[in-house]
Amino acid sequence: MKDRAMHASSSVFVAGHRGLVGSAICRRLVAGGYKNLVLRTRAELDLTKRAAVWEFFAKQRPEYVVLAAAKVGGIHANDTYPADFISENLLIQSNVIDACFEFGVQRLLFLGSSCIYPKLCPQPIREEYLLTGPLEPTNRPYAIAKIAGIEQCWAYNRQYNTKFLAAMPTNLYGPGDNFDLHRSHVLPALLRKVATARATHSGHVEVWGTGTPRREFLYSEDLAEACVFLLEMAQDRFETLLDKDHAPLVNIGVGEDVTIRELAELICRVLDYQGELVFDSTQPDGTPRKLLDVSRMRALGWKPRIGLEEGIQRTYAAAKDSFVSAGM
Ligand code: GFB
Repeated sequence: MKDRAMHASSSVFVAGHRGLVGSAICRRLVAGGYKNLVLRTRAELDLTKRAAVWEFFAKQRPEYVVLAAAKVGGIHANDTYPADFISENLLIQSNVIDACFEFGVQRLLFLGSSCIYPKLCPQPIREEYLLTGPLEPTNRPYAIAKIAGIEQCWAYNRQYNTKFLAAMPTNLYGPGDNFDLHRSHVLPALLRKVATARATHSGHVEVWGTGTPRREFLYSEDLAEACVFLLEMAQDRFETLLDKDHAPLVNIGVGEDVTIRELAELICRVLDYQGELVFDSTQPDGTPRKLLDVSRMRALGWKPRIGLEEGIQRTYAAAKDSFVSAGM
């Protein structure tokens, strides 16, 4: 199979183009002059249905695929709907990855998450720590589905010389995030809670867990830039990421983390809210820390541009109208 870097007229299928990650990648591709994006909503193409995926690939023949479609959610959603998280993700991945092989896709970028690494990993987490210890129970079903996807990419690369790469971003946030308090991740949840407390003159905001876990946050537009960087990378450099003795895996993060308490305090400062933080330790903390080692991406020449405070300001600016229209 001839591999080449993506160019303006390449056909690119972004699976999950309405989500936080997929929508940011589409904006980035459009800004970069890409004219041949192939997009389907869930109503138009159900990725859990193999026959539909096959028919789509046979007709559209995309040259590049970004697999950003997934069942995702925060700690509560992962813990509450474990069957949905493993089953839906396994179906989507296995249909799309198999189709990428079957229909000769030039490059596949498969997106996962830093929760694939063991719960008590040495920090910062290097790519080779995959499968070196037990996983965090609250997201084990999701993590195992994503690990299966990485393994599938690796297996195809070894057996058929495909160019399938798995990108593992740290915790993400940005415009278009999910602000539903039962399903969302911590950053959009706290943004909404603090905005609501300020608007309703409440004197406190509830924060789940002890506030001591540490998390690393990457702005979605930075992740999108990293993904396009990988897809545009010259063939010989891209292939350095596909060494057959190691999982085809690259961490994407910022290289710094904060405690949940520090995150909550920062959000209060950005929104100019002076109330009290109340920690609900009956809620799970999840993994104590998951700071990615980002030296692989740094060595390739990519680093993020948006700091946490600026990213929070931008995310809030994009979301506040929806808070207002929801009566908050
Ligand atoms: O972002 P989050 O839901 O997911 O929670 P994980 C991170 C931390 O923030 C946990 C605390 O310690 C939560 O207890 N937290 C505090 C809150 N207040 C809140 C709140 O109001 N809402 C939420 N959601 N959390 C997910 C995984 O883990 O990370 C996924 O479950 C995925 O599989 C994702 O990997 C990136 O970082 O703990």
